[in-house]
Amino acid sequence: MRPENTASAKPLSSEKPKILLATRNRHKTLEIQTMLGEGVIVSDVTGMAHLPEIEETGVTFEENSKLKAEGISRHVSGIVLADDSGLEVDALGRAPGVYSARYAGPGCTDEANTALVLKKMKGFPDEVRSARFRCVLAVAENGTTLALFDGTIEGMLAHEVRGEGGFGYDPIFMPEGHQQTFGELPAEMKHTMSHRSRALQQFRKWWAMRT
Ligand code: ITT
Repeated sequence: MRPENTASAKPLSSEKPKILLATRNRHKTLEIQTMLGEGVIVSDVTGMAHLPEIEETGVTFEENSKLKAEGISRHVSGIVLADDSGLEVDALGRAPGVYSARYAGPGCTDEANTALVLKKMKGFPDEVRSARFRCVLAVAENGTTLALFDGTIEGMLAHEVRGEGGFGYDPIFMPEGHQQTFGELPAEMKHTMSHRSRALQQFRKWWAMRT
């Protein structure tokens, strides 16, 4: 049998494996491409008008991640990876949580979300500013979830916006063991410890076993 007729999922050596992300958040795509490296081609659903907008009706990161991965995988061939993530602030009852992208209202900016968290936390001393980023990655194929991976980074909220790097809540989040925010720390540093990188490490292992 000729090699291309075998059922092996291994790409031919000259082909780079491809991963489609069920996201329209270019920051997530960039981070995931950077962390997976140049050996993998990462793309997302931005500009793919034939693919549906998936409504995030879940109340957990797991539910929303599955909704996105399964919803997009029904319309494409191959595996789809979805990322549902957000910031949990203990003093706010773990808000904004799954509502992180729309905390200040539908279609709001990262700056508006960040400002709202800081406003709600105004006057709270360091002892009660604990927070964490969480990320759940879901892999799906043909509308079925194959695996879920969870990553968390604990930290503390800064008292003001600091730094230009990253996106979302990065300029107000100091990861544990650091006095600088993810907005101030170099991106490479964020990628060694972030919620997304921790979930992605598990995905890499799963993917390596599969191919
Ligand atoms: P998709 O659903 O299209 O993937 P989204 O931005 O709406 O894009 P989520 O519903 O998962 O994605 O919301 C995640 C929000 O949480 C994101 O918009 C940021 O505000 C915040 N967030 C997630 N990861 C972050 C990170 O690494 N740094 C800073 N903020 C982050």
